Amino acid sequence: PAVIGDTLHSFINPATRSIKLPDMPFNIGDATRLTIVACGTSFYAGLVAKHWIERYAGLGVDVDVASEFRYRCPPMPKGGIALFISQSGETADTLAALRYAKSKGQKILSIVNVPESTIARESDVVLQTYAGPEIGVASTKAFTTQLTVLACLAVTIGRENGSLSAKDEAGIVSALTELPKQVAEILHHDEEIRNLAINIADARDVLYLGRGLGYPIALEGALKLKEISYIHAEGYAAGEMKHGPIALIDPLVPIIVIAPSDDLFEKTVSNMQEAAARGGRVIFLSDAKGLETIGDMASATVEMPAVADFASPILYTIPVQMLAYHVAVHKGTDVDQPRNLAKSVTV
Ligand code: F1P
Repeated sequence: PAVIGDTLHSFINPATRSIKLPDMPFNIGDATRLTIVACGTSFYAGLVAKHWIERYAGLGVDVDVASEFRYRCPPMPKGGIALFISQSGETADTLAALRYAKSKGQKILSIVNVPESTIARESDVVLQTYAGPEIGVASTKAFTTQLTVLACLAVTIGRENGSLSAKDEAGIVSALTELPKQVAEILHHDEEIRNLAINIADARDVLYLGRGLGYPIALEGALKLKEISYIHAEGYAAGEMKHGPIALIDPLVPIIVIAPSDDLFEKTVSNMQEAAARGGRVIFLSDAKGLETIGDMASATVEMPAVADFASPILYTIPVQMLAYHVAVHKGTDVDQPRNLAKSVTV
């Protein structure tokens, strides 16, 4: 809650309750296209941003992992802005991608947690996350603060290009300012999430499903579990299940479903039912309204606070991070220093 609050405080003007990013040497509302490039967890933050910026600012967004982007040498649009997201600001692939985009005439934005980093120094505009030191290798509060900054960026682009009304901006700002309190509320579910974690700690494979803004959170939940507990996990867009992954489901496979009661809820529920019908052990994350709708269809549930659609990915990240944490602690793996991982991948 604290770092999300700190990050919001630096971008929201408390008097006007509007979002104010640092001055930029170009008008972001004039961007013809946005290209977002990042690695790992930061890439998933980019996927959330694509959804926000396309939906609320009407601007087309391409998102790619830096390790592919840099070798593909893609053409870059005239009048385009390229955004690089990196907790450390030193990730080699992301830096190489930045230099490529710059050589192709893109304006360079970055979101980093370390303002002295190389990526920050080589950017035209730096938006800082206020995650504080990330002690553990796996990104956690870096991710939620990246999302917080990206939410502010999406609103700013929408306002500047005329896609987002002042009323809609006010609604989003109030949803964002609720977040620290709501995150604190979820932390009170610690014991319940620990018990769920103990139940899945023996699994060989775990699936995460989500739709819309929940899809990147499914990917991130699976990555966090892999990184710190070494359990094989995959995140899928829930609607993709029937195109292959459903063959994996049996009673030994826990399926974590991210399902705020938004306009995609019913479709997510029908995917959950398909999984449950094949014996999958469904853990369903939703708000009171969503949980009432599904009755006892899931093996287990976590009740989330009701949240505005826009802010849901930030909130739903917390239980999936907690779940991974408790599985790792239960298995006795080193949560802060997982095997084979480095805090910043500089080669
Ligand atoms: C990217 C990243 C992290 C991951 C691990 C290795 O780092 O893939 O997402 O958790 O720490 O590096 P960064 O570019 O965001 O610093």
